[in-house]
Amino acid sequence: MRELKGLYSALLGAFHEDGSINEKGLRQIIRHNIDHNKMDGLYVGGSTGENFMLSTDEKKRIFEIAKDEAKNDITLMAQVGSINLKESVELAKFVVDLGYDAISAVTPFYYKFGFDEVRHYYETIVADVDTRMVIYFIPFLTGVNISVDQFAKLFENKKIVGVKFTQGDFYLLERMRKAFPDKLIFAGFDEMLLPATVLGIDGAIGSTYNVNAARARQIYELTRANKIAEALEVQHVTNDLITDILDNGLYGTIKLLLAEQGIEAGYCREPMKGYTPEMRARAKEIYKKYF
Ligand code: HMN
Repeated sequence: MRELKGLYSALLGAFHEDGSINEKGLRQIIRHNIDHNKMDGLYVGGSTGENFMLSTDEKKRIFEIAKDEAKNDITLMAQVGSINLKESVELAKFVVDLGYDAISAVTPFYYKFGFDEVRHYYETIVADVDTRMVIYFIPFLTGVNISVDQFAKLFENKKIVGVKFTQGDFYLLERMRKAFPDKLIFAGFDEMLLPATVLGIDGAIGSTYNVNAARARQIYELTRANKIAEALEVQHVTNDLITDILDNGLYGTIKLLLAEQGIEAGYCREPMKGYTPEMRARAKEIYKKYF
């Protein structure tokens, strides 16, 4: 079984202006993450992949393209979560058949699901597949909070091996690390990679790693080697970059930065907004400033 620890890019979606999948661009982004960024893994079908705006067939196609392009060059984790539980089950089977190394699922969102429903959701997704599940915990977007005691209940299922922790609560992260030394914890906020690494994460999954992989690797490795002051310098530059990216529109700006490197990362999917001339110009300035 392949090691899941390490740094993952959350794979961007590449779309044509009409919203259809840009396969050529998607393949270029995947190769860039493998050959240039030297990532340990790719997280396919997450928020960064604009997954929640796609049809089941489109999700499947992206999972297929990613596997076909990456082969076994990199660890592949597929985000299959959806509030259509039947779709999640179908996607989990689909990616396991494709040979993905692990699955992940966002907590069910929109309705205020209780913990028993959340638990049932994860149990159902993993029931008929032989794979490892990483819970995707992102309360600021889903409104779903899970306590340490509730995580303990979810982790009773041995197929549930970890959590992608997209939360700025370092007290909770420390409690999780102490309570679950054998579970995998992946940091989800790129701007907090250094403190999360100090607390003993097993890896990180992020959108900005598509363009900022070298700095992320430095932060991760320097922190693990206890060179905190040096790591902090790199985190400062990284956070200046992330602040500029967020100000200009997160996924669109990352795509425009990739375009500066000759990668056809394309457009975002509606209802995300298209590119204005100002946004394109600002992305060029950001590129010059940081790369
Ligand atoms: C995914 O699901 O695609 C990512 O793993 C999500 C990841 O945690 C990113 N979160 C969101 O985009 C909401 C971060 O990389 C985030 O974009 C970055 O830290 C900037 O805030």
